[in-house]
Amino acid sequence: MDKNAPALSLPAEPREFGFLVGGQWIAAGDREVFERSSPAHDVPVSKVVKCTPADLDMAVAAAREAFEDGRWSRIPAVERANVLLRVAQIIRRRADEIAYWETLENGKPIAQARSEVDGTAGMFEYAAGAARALHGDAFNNLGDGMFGLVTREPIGVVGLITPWNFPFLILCERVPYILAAGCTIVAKPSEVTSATTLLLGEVLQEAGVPDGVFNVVTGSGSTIGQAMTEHLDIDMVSFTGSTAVGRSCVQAAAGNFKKLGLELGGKNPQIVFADADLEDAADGVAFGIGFNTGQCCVSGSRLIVERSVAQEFEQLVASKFEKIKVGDPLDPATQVGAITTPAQNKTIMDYITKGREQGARVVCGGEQLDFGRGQYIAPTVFGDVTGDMAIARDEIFGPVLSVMPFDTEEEAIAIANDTVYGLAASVWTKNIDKALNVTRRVRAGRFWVNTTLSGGPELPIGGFKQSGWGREAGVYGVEEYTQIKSVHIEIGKRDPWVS
Ligand code: TXE
Repeated sequence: MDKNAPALSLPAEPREFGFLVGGQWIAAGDREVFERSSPAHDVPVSKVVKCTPADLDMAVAAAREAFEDGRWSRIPAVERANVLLRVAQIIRRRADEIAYWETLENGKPIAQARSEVDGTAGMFEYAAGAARALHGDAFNNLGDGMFGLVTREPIGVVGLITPWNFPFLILCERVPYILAAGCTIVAKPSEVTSATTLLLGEVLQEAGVPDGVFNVVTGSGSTIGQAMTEHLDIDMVSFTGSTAVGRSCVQAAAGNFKKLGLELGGKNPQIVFADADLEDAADGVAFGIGFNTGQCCVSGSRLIVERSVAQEFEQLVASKFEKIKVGDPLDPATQVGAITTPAQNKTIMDYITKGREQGARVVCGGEQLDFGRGQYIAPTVFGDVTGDMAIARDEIFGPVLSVMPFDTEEEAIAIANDTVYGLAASVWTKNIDKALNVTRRVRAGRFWVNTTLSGGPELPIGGFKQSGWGREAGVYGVEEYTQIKSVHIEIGKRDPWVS
């Protein structure tokens, strides 16, 4: 996106969205409506329906019917693939519009939103190939009388609960793979960022996804989300959000023992050795925590740096932070936008206060930025952080970096592993032995060596420890939404049990 393009304008009035069940768009009618204001401008931008549990039942019934009659689950994979390829084309065509709504509701910079939307087209293309490549196994080694097959079948109706930090990207790290597997979906976006999930509903319809295969119900997590995880006719729920709600999903799923995919919180280490390219590493560390205002489950929020370069490196990161362009996310030159919700803004500011109170030193940032409207926080670096401080232990989900020095490689690994989470980690060094050793011993589901936050449709996503269960994306992401059946086939006459 051209950095010099003029800033986009706000909608004259909030756009009203319906919700999608069985191919029909349903308007609010006498249901309550949730009005969302842009967190960067404090202006109402959208209205979505507060669906009821009865609406959810209707959507699940539509998804069930669509699954059972085979209109999607039993057609040849090549036909599913062709539809997914059309989705990619339509996303590219509508990318500006999708990015605009993503920015309005989430507060992220428009250039970033646009690049995320572009990336999602590739996810549909990759999943189209994966749909055709999906296969089972055969056992030709069971003797003359027996042949064995292992087949993969779609798991069924999937409930998809997504958060507000990457409303469209996280959705599209799941939907293409779930559809590739042959499942049907009931999606529930975060109540504050529902627009782009509803737009995806339009895109899928236009691409030829049959009615009932992709349904969207909007509404609150405590009613619709909770009812979804408890629902007895949903076969699997993919939940992305806080570890606390993830825990409640585990309890709620017990009713029908539905399968759960969980992508939860993180407190991700960035380990920097003295032999790293420090300029590169500082840029990466700043990006790792500044990007998306640190509101990423994979944000690198703990800087674990070799003591001999700790002070110099801390300053390098701070100087990068001071150059970041924070501001109106509708301006194409903006790099860091608004904090997405008032609750999240308060959480981050409370952690900054706690950091100060517990004795950490503010190297830069540490305060709210006033642009006359919206909520913004200056990217912040804390030095002198010890492992027992809240800012070292808790997921803050904001642009706040905690710096902790180490003396030996062993110590770096121990600090990195001193967390209940295990979502992601980065290591910066020019020494291949150190890079490999750290990569093997730090317990995290995603690892970056001399880079951070990179990714694409090929490599899977998911966490160790309390960061979650299962994997999304890649072929693993398709397999996750299948279940395995073993088939034993007798060849010739049976050896009789009763003679
Ligand atoms: O998340 P919630 P919140 C973390 C981050 C953040 C904290 C709180 O630390 O500060 O969570 O954010 C739906 N049953 N992450 O409160 O509540 C909800 O409607 C089923 C990390 O916004 O977990 C939304 O669609 N669903 C994370 C989704 O869950 C429920 C991304 C996430 O909301 C529900 C977001 C319930 N009982 C926050 N209650 C990541 N891993 O990227 C809510 N929901």
